[in-house]
Amino acid sequence: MSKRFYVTTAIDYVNGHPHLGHAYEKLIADVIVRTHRSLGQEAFFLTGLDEHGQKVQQAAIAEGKTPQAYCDALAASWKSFAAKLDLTNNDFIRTTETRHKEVVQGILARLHDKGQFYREIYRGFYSTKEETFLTEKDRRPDGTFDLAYGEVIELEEENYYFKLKDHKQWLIDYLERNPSFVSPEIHRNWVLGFLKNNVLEDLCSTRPTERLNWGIPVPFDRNYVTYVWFDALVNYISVPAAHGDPAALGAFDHQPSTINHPLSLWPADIHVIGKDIVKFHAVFWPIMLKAMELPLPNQILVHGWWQKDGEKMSKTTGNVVDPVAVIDEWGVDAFRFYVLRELDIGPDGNWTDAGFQARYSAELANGLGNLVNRSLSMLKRYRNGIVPPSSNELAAEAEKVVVETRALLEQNQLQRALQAIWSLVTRANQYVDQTAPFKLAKDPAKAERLDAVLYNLAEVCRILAVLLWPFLPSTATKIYGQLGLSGVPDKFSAASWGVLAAGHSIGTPAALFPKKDA
Ligand code: ME8
Repeated sequence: MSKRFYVTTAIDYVNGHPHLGHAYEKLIADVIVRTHRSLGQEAFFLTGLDEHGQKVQQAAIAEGKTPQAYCDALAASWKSFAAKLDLTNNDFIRTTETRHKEVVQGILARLHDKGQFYREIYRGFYSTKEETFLTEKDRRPDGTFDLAYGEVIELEEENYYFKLKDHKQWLIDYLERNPSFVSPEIHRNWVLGFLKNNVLEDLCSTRPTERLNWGIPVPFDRNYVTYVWFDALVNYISVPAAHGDPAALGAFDHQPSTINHPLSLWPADIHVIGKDIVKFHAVFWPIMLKAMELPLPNQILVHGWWQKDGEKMSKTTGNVVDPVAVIDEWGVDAFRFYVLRELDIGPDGNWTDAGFQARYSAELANGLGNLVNRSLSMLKRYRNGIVPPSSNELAAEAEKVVVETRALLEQNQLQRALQAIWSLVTRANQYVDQTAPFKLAKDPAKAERLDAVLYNLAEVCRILAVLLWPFLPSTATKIYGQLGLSGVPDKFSAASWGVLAAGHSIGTPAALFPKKDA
């Protein structure tokens, strides 16, 4: 059983509908996973929903539903959203599923037996919105708390604490020895700064049922439910455990019922997450894993946050981007292209409708779409759609882009990979303008030259389909179809020059990205 390349996303709170930020993160993961599959590696992609905790309980109450009924209704729309984005996830976890709850309880029991929890009374401030305890140092100079914490109440409560404190130096050393553990560097530096400049408090890992009952019961004390982050993070191993992964199963005592085809998944290769939850993934999670005696994930890949029109997205002010509406109007590949081309993984980004439309028009319709359409239409018109003898005029340039794209994809440099691919689109469009096949077609003495030009263009279109597949899967497949090739361009190895054979009959050209009226 060989280990699969295992990629996860954050699991989204189910207290609303998916927005641009959720979509962006899932697309980063999808492109990375598709790339690995295209390069011949078996990969497993996990996404899902975080369904417990106070936020969800309150949202359910506000709608007059039980939390479970509320989650069930929303989960259906989140799952169809994953399909709408054309995600190739292998599983979709909901933290209310039995397979997850059993693992969380098994791990809590094991850690409790190992003396990793202690009970203590806490007196102080609590943010219900963030489900977190606050201290004096969280107060602003005027004594109030940041509005992001919502209503802050004073509380006295006994809970179970998970020991974090003692592991601080170990984690600093680990981060220093493994510079790509948290990537990109700006987010790694934040984690190191956080660890070096703060006291690492132990983690309050339970909530009394009298205050919150929408959570996983703590196996060693039924007066408590599990703190939502202790529950949510475990999804990354509860799913492997459910698929029979031996490493994940080693973390707790309960064995699930027989599994016919066990998978080897843990440790995760990449956890893709947003910048606001770095502390949970790069501080709490590694220490939890260490206590469980499990290996750490290979990398935590942190993306920035989207704004719209320079302002924070907010449902209350209506300043939001609805991915479903954009996809319905422009197509899923246009959406996938824009978010990954516009925003590199790491910094924050800004969505504007004008920016979206400008890229659609320049890069998709007039760039890629125009290249494929005119290349194949000319081949149809001048050679009846029959591929002429092969020619290598653009071979070296195409191969250079293939090598460059592959190297960038292997480093998860998705934005730069798209730039590299577009350098070939631009070069090939230039080639049409320079060689002017429409003029060559008028002169029978230039027939051989026209053959060569048409071959080069068709072959570039084919290679582009292969390079684009992780990003724009349905466009890539359409290009293949228009070239008269069956199947899906999902094998990177097909990106070598000279695969189109003389005499092959292409399909019917059609616009890939219809022009829209301004
Ligand atoms: O944090 N731009 O769930 P969530 C980019 N359940 N990304 C954004 C964003 C924006 N404007 N807004 C949110 C949670 N995100 C937890 C995760 S994981 C074990 C538990 C990202 O629904 C955010 O950074 O609030 C996070 O990675 C993901 O969307 C889910 O956020």
